[in-house]
Amino acid sequence: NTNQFPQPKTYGPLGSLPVIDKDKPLQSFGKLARELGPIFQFQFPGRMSTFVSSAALAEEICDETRFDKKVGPALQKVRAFGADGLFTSETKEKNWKKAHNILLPSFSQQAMKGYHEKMVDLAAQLIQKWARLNPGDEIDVPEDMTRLTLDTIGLCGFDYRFNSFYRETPHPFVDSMVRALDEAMNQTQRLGIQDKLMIKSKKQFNEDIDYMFSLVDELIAERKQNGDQGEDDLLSHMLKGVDPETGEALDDENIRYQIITFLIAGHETTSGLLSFAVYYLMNNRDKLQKAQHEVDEVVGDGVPDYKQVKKLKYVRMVLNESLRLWPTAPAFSVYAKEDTTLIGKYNVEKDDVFTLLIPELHRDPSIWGDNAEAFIPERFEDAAAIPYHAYKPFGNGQRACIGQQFALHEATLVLGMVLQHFDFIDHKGYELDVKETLTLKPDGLTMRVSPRKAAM
Ligand code: MNH
Repeated sequence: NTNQFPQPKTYGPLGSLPVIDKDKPLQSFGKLARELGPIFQFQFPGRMSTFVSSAALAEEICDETRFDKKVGPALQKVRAFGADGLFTSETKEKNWKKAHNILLPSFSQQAMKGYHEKMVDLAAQLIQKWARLNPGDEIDVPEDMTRLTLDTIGLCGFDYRFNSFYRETPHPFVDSMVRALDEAMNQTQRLGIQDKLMIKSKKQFNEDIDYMFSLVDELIAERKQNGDQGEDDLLSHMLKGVDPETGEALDDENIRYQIITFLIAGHETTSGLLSFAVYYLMNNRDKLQKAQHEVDEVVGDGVPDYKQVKKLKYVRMVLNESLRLWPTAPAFSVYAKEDTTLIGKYNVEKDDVFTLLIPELHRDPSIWGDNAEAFIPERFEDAAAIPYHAYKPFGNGQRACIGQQFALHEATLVLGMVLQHFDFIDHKGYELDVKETLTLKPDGLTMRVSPRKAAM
């Protein structure tokens, strides 16, 4: 089943690695998709990957009767610290379904009402920080958005304050997490022998993991010791929750992996989304004004309550459109459960793996037209009109993002409050440069702000 699809040039044991930018693999694969078509193969050293990127092919691989999430090489590396947490477990592992059942209610729309005030607490810290800047001061947008989203998941997740707005440099947990994620990604790209020689990075990797485990284990132990003080956060749900299917609760070790998973999954993706949204609004004054007008109408001068956030339809459309152009978790993989075919013409064998390139899917001209590159939030005016498999920023089916409502409620609240208080100034004529880690963000995006009204 090799050689069925187009493939770029190979270079002996390196496979096609020399044709990609190793700092921007995803964007390189996107370019290849535009050259080679909506399905192509890529030879990594020792393994072949198949990438798909059209809506027609996405619809096929999103059929859960025939395909299931693949925990591919990169996620295998992340398993060193995510283990059988929701994001890095196989669907077949016992703890996936169990944790899914126990945690689903904690991410329902209803649950968002409980997190709303905590989200406001951190959003207000961001607004106050920006309001106190001098007119010439520069904001590092992704940095401040990361402070915000990390602190939000910390507070809503387990009542812990990272206090990132009171620190010049990231909390040590963040250093460890970012370094460990970076090392996991690097390990995936190294050749076997090369990787064995990286003794120092390996040692650092193990130290970072030990540190993350110890911090999280302490939080769990502390909570258990103090007993139930009426906390209403993810940790309390994990400690109290029982799987209706099996009658079982999560064990402490698995709770550790879930917390680490939420910290990883819950902060880089949402901060990237907010950063891209700021970038696009800064470059589209008419859309910026339209969004500000909506916030003025819906919220006025006060702090948005839960219901008002739900009414910020245009702000939500801005976020949807930002996630269309730059889905911050830009790819996912599936394997075939049985032999099958794709769009009636490609043979697929059991266990064949396909990786969906979401930014390319989101530019499929058969769905999005010839102006797919243009930022037009109005595309989401009638969300029901968008074909279900043409827009996948949160993944698919039962393995889709459990944190979607959380991310969108938080991002709508924060962007709403930022728009309520500030105009954005592109003082450097920023040119978009998308940085890749496990997620995407606009690298080096800075701006100045000017206050719109007396800040809080
Ligand atoms: Mn999230 C899975 C995107 C925010 C927790 N998330 C996924 C997947 C995508 C995704 C895509 C599917 C990956 C795969 O199939 O391999 N997530 C996002 C984006 C944002 C986001 C674009 C923000 C914007 N995610 C969040 C937040 C949390 C979270 C916030 C937690 C608070 N996500 C998860 C978890 C999974 C996941 C947990 C794994 C779910 C499962 O497989 O059961």
